[in-house]
Amino acid sequence: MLHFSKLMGATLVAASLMAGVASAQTVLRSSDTHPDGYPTVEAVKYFGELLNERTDGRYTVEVFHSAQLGEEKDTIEQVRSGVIDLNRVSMGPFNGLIPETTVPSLPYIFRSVDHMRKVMDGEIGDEILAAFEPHGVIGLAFYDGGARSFYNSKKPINSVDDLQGMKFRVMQSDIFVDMVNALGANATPMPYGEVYSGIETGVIDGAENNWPSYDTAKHAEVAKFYSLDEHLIVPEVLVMSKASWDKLTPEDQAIVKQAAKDSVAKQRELWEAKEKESRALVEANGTTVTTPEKKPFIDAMGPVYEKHVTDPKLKDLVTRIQAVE
Ligand code: GTR
Repeated sequence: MLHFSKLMGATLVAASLMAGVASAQTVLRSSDTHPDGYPTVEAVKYFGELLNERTDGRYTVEVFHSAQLGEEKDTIEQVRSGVIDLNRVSMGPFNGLIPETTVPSLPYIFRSVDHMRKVMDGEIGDEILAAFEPHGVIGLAFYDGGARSFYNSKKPINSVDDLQGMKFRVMQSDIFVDMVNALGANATPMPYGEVYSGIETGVIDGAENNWPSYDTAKHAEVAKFYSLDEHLIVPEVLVMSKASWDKLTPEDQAIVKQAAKDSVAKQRELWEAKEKESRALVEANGTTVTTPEKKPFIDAMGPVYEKHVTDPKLKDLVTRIQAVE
C-alpha cells in the first residue's frame, strides 16, 4: 500500500512538472525572407539557442524562413500588431515608418562595410535602434547585408550612361526609387519574391542586391550582368514585436537584448563566408562582373540627399555618420 501511494505521488509530481514545463515554454515565431541556411536565418537560430540556454529553456525561437509568413512589408505589419514575435528584415522597408532608418539607407552614406559596422555598433546605432519603439517594434540588433549593386539581363554596365532608361526593381522605399531615377534609370518598387519572374518576363531589366541574395534568390539565372557600383550598404535589422516584448519581465528583456547582440559576430562570420561563396558560384555559372568608376554614381546622389535629408535631426545624423572615421 505504502509502495502504491509513493508511486502515485511520484507520478503526480512528474505529471505536474511536465505540465508546468510545457505551459512555461514560450515559442517565439520569427520571419525571414531568405531560405534556410542563409546567414541571417542561421544567425536568428543561433540567437534562439542563446536565449533558450540563458532562460533555462523557457523561450525557444522558431524561424519561418523563405517568406513563409509573407513578404517583408507585410511581416513588418504583422510584427507591429503582435501576430509575429520577431522579424529579420532590411532597414529599407522601414523607411516610410521610421524616419531614422532612412539615414543608413542613403546611397553611399557608408564608405565601406567597416565604416557601417563602426557606426551601427556604436551610439548612433543604439540611437537608431531606440527609434523603433514608438512604432510598435523593438530594435534588437543590426546584421550585415554587405553592399548592393545593380544587375540586369541586358548588358554590362560600365558607367552611369549605360544605365539610362533601364528598368530596375527596388525595395519598397522612396529613397531607392529616387536613387534609381537620379541615375537616369526607372525604378519599380516590388516585393523581393516577385523579382525573379519580373526579370524573366521582362517587366524589369534587373534589380540590385548583394552577392548572397543575387545567388540564393536565383536572380543570377536570369540577369547575368552584375556591376560592382556598391551604391548601398544597408544594414539588416532584427526586431521584436513590442506586444511580445511587453510580456517579458525586465530580466528576460535584458537576456533577449544581449542574446541578439551576441548573435551579431556569428552572423558576420557566416556573412563573409557566404559572400565569397555566392560570388564564386555565380561567376562560375556565367555572371559577367564589371567595375564602373564610383565617383559619377556618388555625384549623382545630390538630389536624393536634398529630398530625403531635410529634417534637422536627420541632417545631424548624416553629419555624425560621415564624421565617424
Ligand atoms: C536582401 C535583404 C532582404 C530583402 C531583400 C530585398 O539583401 O537581406 O531582407 O530586403 O534584399 O531586396 O528585398
